[in-house]
Amino acid sequence: VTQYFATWPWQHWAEERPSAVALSFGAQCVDGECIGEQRFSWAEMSHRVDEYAQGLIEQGVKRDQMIAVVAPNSIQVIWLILATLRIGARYVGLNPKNTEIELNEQLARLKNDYIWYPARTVHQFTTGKRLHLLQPEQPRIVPVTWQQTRAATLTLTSGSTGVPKAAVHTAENHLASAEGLLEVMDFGSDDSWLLSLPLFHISGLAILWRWLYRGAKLVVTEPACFEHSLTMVTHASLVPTQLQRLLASKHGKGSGTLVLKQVLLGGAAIPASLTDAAECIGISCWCGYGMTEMGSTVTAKKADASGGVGTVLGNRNFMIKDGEVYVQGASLCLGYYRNKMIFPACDGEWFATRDLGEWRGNELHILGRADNMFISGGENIQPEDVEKVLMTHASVRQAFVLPMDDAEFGQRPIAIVDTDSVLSNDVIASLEIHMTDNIVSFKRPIRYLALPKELATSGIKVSRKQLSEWLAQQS
Ligand code: 4YB
Repeated sequence: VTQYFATWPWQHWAEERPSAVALSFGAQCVDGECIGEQRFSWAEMSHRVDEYAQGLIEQGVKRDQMIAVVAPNSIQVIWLILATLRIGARYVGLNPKNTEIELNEQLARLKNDYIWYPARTVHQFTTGKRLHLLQPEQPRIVPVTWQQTRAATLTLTSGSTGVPKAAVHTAENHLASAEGLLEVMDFGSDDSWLLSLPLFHISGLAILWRWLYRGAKLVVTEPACFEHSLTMVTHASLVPTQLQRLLASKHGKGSGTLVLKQVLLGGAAIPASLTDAAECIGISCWCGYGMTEMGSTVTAKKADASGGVGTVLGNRNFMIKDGEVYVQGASLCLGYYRNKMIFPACDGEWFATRDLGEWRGNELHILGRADNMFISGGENIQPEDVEKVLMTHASVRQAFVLPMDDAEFGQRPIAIVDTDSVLSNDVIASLEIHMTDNIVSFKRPIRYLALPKELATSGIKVSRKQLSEWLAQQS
């Protein structure tokens, strides 16, 4: 077992490189200009984390207790996470875009001891005592030592059906994940990673741990400043739709201002046409495949012409059995948290991802999720198969294929698409021609609907469960 740090990672860097910039935050875009950036060195950060940690202790927080945070990314959330770790407590982030009812259901299941949310929050939360970020008058030493095997974070993962599960990771799990990725992706201590994904999702948390592992710079900006902030960092993690939006924006049109060197993509199928377009303006793309339970990325590769997701990273292992992907390794979570206990995430040695995979051309290819498959007139349809073809149409940004009940066929495929322009009859006709040219008839969608805005932006991924609930309401 690797001992990654002898003390808290930020204290380690505060001793090693006290005045190096650790954090940049507060930058805002006003009339195209970026103003108000503030910075913390590792020494300042380490001091500040100790203060907030003591503030938490003064409010009653004890080791192993759980602090829920319901907020979009901000510098406050960073302080809360680090201060929570510092006192040996546990962090769980919840998506603030969920409804009050959903959030209260999630909190009731988590049985969190404390809760933090921004002052402007309108929701009323029913579980956990409210916390504040406070700096004590008299700083004292926080009496908790660094233990990398302590349960540190919980991350909710919805899967495609049912109630979200809370995957518990230790610092060791997260650092093992960071180490394996940074063996292949070049991220030096002078580089900066944009906090480009939410801290209530594993993709955002993984950014934090890569930053701590390397002692590099983390950049936190307002969501409104997102595209501009991509011009101020060397690294970012993006879901494919974010990269697509960047390429369509003025920054992506070769304005020459990007310093962005490398982008790590993941979370969903990554079209090669997208990475091609990004490489054309000098952004080097990495395609990753991962999941919450493994502390994010499991396989990755430098983008190329194929749609595969590369080979396994250090500290993980994978195998394919009966067409499904199984994974294991030091980044695998301790288990799922339920009723104040931690239950193993797998039956045996291997975690069953429920993803269908294939080893082809010396790399892993993800074919879709086992539970998305449906049968139409006796034929199997893997929705991701059809989606891939839809996405090769020039005006399609995102596509989802779902089954709709049908008296004759049992179920038939329906497409829900996000297109550049409104989904007019002309666009639909062009999509139909595209599908006739490129896919066997039983897989062709029999109807095209426009992706509703509220579903496109509620999280980092469009939820198939929400889509199918929405679809059921359409006549
Ligand atoms: C995929 C997939 C792929 C996941 N092709 N299906 O740090 C990172 O790894 C990162 C960087 C940028 C953007 C996202 C990430 C992530 O963490 C993604 C991790 C994630 O999505 N976790 S999840 O628990 O929410 O969903 C996992 C599932 O997502 C997998 O089991 C797959 O079904 C799917 N998925 N990467 C096709 N490249």
